[in-house]
Amino acid sequence: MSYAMQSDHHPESGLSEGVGITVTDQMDQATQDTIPSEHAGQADSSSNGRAAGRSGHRVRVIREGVASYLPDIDPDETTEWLDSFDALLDAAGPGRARYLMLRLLERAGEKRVSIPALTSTDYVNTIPTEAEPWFPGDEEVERRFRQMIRWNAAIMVHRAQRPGVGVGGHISTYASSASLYEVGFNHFFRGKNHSGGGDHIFIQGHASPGIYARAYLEGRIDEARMDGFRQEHSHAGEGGGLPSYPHPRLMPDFWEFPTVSMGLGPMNAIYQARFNHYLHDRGIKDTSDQHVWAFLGDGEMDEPESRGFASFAATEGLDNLTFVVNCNLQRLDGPVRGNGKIIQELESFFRGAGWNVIKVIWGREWDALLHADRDGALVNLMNTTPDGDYQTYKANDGAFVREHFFNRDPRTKELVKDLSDAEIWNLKRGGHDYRKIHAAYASAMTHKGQPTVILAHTIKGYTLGKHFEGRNATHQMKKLTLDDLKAFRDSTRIPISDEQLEKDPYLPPYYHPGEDSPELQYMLDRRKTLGGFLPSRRTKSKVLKADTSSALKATAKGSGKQQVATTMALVRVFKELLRDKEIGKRIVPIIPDEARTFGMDSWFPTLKIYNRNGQLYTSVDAELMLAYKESSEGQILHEGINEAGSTASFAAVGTSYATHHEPMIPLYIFYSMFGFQRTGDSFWAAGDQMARGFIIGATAGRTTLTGEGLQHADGHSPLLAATNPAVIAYDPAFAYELGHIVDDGLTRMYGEDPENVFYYITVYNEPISQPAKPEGLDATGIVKGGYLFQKAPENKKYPANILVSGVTMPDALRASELLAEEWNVGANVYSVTSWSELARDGIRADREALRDPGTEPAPAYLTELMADAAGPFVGVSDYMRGVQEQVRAYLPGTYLTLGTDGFGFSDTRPAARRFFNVDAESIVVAVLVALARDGHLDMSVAKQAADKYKIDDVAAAPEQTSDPGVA
Ligand SMILES: Cc1ncc(C[n+]2csc(CCOP(=O)(O)OP(=O)(O)O)c2C)c(N)n1
Ligand SMILES: [Mg+2]
Repeated sequence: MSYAMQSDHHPESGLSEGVGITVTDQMDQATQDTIPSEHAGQADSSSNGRAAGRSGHRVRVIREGVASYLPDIDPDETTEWLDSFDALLDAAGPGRARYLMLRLLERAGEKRVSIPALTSTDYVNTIPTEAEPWFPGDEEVERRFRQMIRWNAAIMVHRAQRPGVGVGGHISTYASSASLYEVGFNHFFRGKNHSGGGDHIFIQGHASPGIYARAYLEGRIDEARMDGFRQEHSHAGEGGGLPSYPHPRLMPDFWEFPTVSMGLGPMNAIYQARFNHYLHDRGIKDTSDQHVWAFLGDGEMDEPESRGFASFAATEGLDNLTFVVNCNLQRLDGPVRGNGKIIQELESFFRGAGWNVIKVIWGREWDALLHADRDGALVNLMNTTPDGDYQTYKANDGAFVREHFFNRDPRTKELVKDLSDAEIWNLKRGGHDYRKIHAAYASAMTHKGQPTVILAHTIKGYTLGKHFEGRNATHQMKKLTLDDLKAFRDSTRIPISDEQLEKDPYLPPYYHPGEDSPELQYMLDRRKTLGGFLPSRRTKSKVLKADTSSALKATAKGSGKQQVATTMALVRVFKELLRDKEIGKRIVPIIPDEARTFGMDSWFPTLKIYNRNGQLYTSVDAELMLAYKESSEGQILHEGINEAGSTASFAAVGTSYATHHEPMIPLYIFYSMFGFQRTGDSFWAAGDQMARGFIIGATAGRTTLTGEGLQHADGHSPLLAATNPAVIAYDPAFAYELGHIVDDGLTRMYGEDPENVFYYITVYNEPISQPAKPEGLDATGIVKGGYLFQKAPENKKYPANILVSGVTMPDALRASELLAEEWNVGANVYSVTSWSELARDGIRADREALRDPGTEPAPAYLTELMADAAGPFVGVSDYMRGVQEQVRAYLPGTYLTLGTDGFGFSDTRPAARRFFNVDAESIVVAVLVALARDGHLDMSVAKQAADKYKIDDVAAAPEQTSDPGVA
C-alpha cells in the first residue's frame, strides 16, 4: 500500500451489515463527523434533527404520507432526550446506540406510532437555511458573467439556424442548468493542473452550448468557431467547427466523457469513481483529491442504466462521486412525472440504495415564508402539488401562482397576502440559487462513506422568456423571435442595442466583455486557482514498452500432441504478459463472472480480486491452491454477472492513459454473445472516449458452444464489431496468430505512436491441435488480416482457394485433404485473421480510387495477396455469411461464401456444422460448385459430391469426438 489512508474507507463496516442501511449510516456519521459549528447540520439529516431540536425548531427528516414537519412543542424535553442519546453514545459507542434506536423504532411500531421508512423527506431543501455555509464568491460578478454565458449559448444555437445552415441545437437544457455548472466551475471543479490531478466531469450532453459559451468567454474558442457549431467539416476547414455534444474523439483536447446517449453517463461515472479508487488502492496513483461529478437529466434517470448501479455505488462507498440531477421536471416531450414528483421518487430510490441525498428545491426567496409556516400548511402544499402543476405555474405568471398554488389553502393565502404578484413570481427554484447550490456541493464534498446525489429543482428554458420557460416544446426550440431576443437581452442585461438585434435577426451578436473586464478577470482567476480550464482532456500518453518475447515463444511452438482451445492460448499469452515488469501490473482483467468458464480461476489467488473492503470472511476454499481471494489491492475487476458494468469499467480503465496519465490495459473477457449485441452502445461510447485495450469474445462461434443453443450461439459478433470504427476485430484460428495479434495490439495502442482503437478478439472453447508457427512466416499477414497458411498440394488438376477463419480452420484443412484425395483439386488454405480489416483496407483503396479517378492507388491488401492465385475462392467461418461477404469486392474471381445464417440451436458440433453447411464436406462441395461455375468441371461432379457426403442430411454428420472444452 503506497498511501496512508487505506484502512479507513469504512470506519465502521456499517454499509455491509444490512440492517436498515440509512438508519445505521446516519447514526454512525453523526457520531464520527465533528461538524464545525458553521456547517452544523449539513452532513446528514440526523444532525439536522439534533441542531433543530436544540434550538426549538421542527424536526425535518423522513415522512411518507405520515404527518411531518412537526413543531417542537417541548424543547426542554427534546433536549433531555437528545442529551441522553449523546451520553449513551459517548459511554457505550455507536453499536449500542444503534441497538437502542432500533429497539425504539420497533417499540414505536408496536404502539402504532407511525414512523415512515427513512426514504423520502418533505419537499423542501435538505440543508436548512441556518446550516448553509458562507458563500465565498462575489455573487454579483458571477451573476453577470453567467448571464453572458447564457446569452452566448442561446445565440450560438440560434445562429446555427441561419439560412443555409439550419443545423439546430438545444437551448433550454443549459438555460435550466447554468447555475448548477457555474457554481461548480467557480468554486469546486478542479482542473488538470491541480496538484491532485483534477476532477472528472460528466456534462449533460444537451447542455454543451453553455460549456462552449463559457470557453468562448475564457478565450478558448473564438467567434468563428462558435459559428461552426454542428458544422464540423464544412465550417472554416477541418477542426473549424464544434461537435454537437461532448465527443472526445471529435474534440480530443476538450471533451473527456461522452454522455449524450442517455444512461451511459451515470453508469460510466460510477465506474470511473470506482476505478479512481482502484488506481489509488493499488498504489498506481494517488487519486484521493479527485472527484467525479455527473450532471444528469431527470428524464434521463428513467434509463435503466442510470439507476441500475446505484446500489453498487453505495456498497463501494463511492464518496468521491456526486450526481447532480437537473430536475427541471421535463424531458423531451413533456413532464417527467406529471402526476407525481420525480424529485421525491429519486430521493426514495437513492436513499433506499444507500446514497446521501441532498434536495435543492427552493431558492432563498422562500426562506422567510417557510419560516413563517408555523402549521406546515405551505410544506403540505409543496408536498402534494404534482410536477405537472409546478411546470404549469412557471409557464404562467405571479397571479396564476397565487391563485392556483397559494390560494388553495387559506393559511398559505394569508402567508403571501403582502407579497405582490411580481414578488410571488420571483420566488425561485433552488437549482437557480447560487447559495443553495453551493451549500449542497460543499456538503457533498465533505460527506464520507457514501456517494451523494443532489436533486436540483429548476425550470427548463429558464430566463429565455414566455415562449420557452416550462413549455412542453421547449426542448426542441432552436430559434428566438426578435421579441424573444429583446426580452432575453433585457433579462440578461446584455449591452446590445435594439438596432443591433434588428439588423439581422438571424445573426444577433455574441457578447464578450473584454479580457480586462472585472467579470473576465474574476472568471479566469477562479479557474486559475482551481487548476485550469475545464473541460479539458490530456492527449499525450506515456509509452509502455512491453517484452512480449515469452508470450510469442509460448504460442509459437504449438501444442504438440495435445489439443488446446484458443481461449486457453489467450490465457497463456496474458499469463506471460502479467509477468512483465513494465506492463504486468497495468493489465486489468475485467470479468463478469466467467473466470472459471475461461480457465482464469488460477488468477484468483495470484492477482486477487479487487474489493475495497478486502476479504472479511474466510473463503470456503481458503485451503485450496486456487482459493477465491479478494483484496483491497487486488488486480482483477470481478464485476459479477454484469456486462453493462464491465463495459463501463472497460471504458474507465481503457482511458486511464488520458484521464490519469497512467496507461492501463483492460482485458475484458465475456461470452461473445453478450458483448456487442448487449452493450454495443457502450462500446460505441468507449470508441468515442478513445478507450484502448482488449475485449475478448470468448465461447465464440455459432456451432462451437455445443449444447448451449440459441441464446448463446454467436454467429454475428464480428459483423457487429465491424460496425464500430474504433474496433479492430480478429478471429484467429491458431495460438501463434493470437500471440502476434496481442503483441501488435500492445504496440499500436500503447507504443510510441498510439492509436485510439481497441481490439476485439474472438476465441473458442473447442480444443484443437495447435500447429507451430510456420517457419519463416511473416507476421505482418497475420495482423493485416490474412495470409497463406497452407499451400495447395502439387500436381492436382484444378486449383482453388479456401479463405477461412477461427474455429472453422480444421474443417477447411480437412476439406483441402478431401479435395486433393478425392476430387483432384489443389486448394490453397488462407487463414483470414480479420475479415473486417481486409474489408476496411479495400474500402480505403476504393475511396482513393474514387477521389482521384484514373490514378492507381495502392491496391487492397487482399487483392494483392491473391494476385497470383489461380481458381475460384470459397470463404467460410463459424459466422453468418455477411462476415465473409465483406471481402467479396477485393477478390479477383468467383467467390462463394458459406456461413451460419439463422438462429443457433443445441446439438453436437458436427451436426450443427452439417446443418449450416460449414463443415469439411460442405466446403468441398462449395469448391466444386465454384469450379463448375468457372467452367473447369461439370456441375454433375459437385452434385456427385453433395450426394456422396449427404450434406443436406444432419443425421449423416459424424459423431462428436472433440472435447466440449470449458463452457
Ligand atoms: C438513449 C437516448 N435516448 C433518447 C435520446 C433523445 N433525447 C435527447 S434529450 C432527451 C430528453 C432529455 O430530458 P432530460 O434528461 O430530463 O434532460 P433535460 O434536457 O430536461 O435537462 C431525449 C429523449 C438520447 N439522447 N439518448
Ligand atoms: Mg429534464
